[in-house]
Amino acid sequence: ASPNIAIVGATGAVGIELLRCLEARGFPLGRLRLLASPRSAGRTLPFRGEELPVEALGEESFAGIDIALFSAGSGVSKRHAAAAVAAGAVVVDNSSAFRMDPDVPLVVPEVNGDTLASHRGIVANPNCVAAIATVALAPLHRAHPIRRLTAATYQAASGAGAAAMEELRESTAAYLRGEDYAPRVLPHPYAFNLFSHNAEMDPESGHNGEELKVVAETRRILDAAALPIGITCIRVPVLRAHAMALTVEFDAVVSPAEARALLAAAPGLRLVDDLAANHFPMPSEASGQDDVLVGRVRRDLGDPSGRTLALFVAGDQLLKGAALNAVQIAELLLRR
Ligand code: A2P
Ligand code: 11C
Repeated sequence: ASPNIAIVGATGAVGIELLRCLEARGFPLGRLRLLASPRSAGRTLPFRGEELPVEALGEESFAGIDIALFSAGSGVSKRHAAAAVAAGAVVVDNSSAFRMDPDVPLVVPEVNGDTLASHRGIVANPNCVAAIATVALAPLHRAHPIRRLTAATYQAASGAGAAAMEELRESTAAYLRGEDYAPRVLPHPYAFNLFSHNAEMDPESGHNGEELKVVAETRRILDAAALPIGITCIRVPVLRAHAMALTVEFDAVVSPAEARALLAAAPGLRLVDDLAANHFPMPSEASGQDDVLVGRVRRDLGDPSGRTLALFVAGDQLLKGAALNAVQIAELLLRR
């Protein structure tokens, strides 16, 4: 029989994309249960030509559910994932609640889908930067182990949720009208601006929580526990695709041509690397795409040894960075 699925956080930016991914991929479905906060109870959301009711998440929400896709923040996951597992569901959790738990596999299907088998009821869906970066890094790392990584990110509003996307639209419109706009969701003016990622700062390391998550999760997904990673995460006024500049040092000289060939042949990636046309990965072209875009593959001039390459990557934060990866995990669960 087809599985019964629940979406926790169905009304959120990622929740809506989960519905779209299930629909677009023809996911085999028994029942589909949409859950959110009590604020949304009584709303409906469109799915396969019908309007499905949204229910308030509660104690009884998971009876008969086979797979529960959680995307309502780590507080909700910590409070409710155990109940879903106890009711017999496998939880695919998009929050950071369990990502570093050794009993919970952290899965990007193209990269480490084999680790899914070790789950004990919960599978973690990675941070969006970690998911998008590892899709591009894994094919290179498999051919030539990565010795060091430096990343600078350009992160979209969607990573901070639907309300932040709305703030970007509203504050941009206000700016163009010449009006003041007091930020409500993000800590700084967003229109025609960019700022250090809004995650909480760790004073000891001088890094914010987003940067620390990306470092820890990238190491875990690539199975490279000691990989040195330097990172700066920046919020930019883009709606839904993250971009990143990656500087990748290998243990041997790797030519840009070889790297391009590895990237072009890898699943989940599209090479966009047209020097003549100055056409490289852009958030506008990554938005709404399942594939992560990768290009600007070149020798890093900062390392005369030839062992370091520079790349530019863009991926849809709501798709490969969240909903699509979760649905791909669910598809792998069904195949097993
Ligand atoms: P709601 O729309 O009812 O607030 P986003 O990341 O776009 O901000 O979305 C967050 C999602 O998590 C929304 O679907 C939101 O529902 C849901 N959510 C937030 N708090 C809770 C909660 N306490 N219980 C269940 N769902 C929640
Ligand atoms: C952002 N990546 O763009 C963050 C949001 O680890 O799931 C998601 C944080 C996470 O702000």
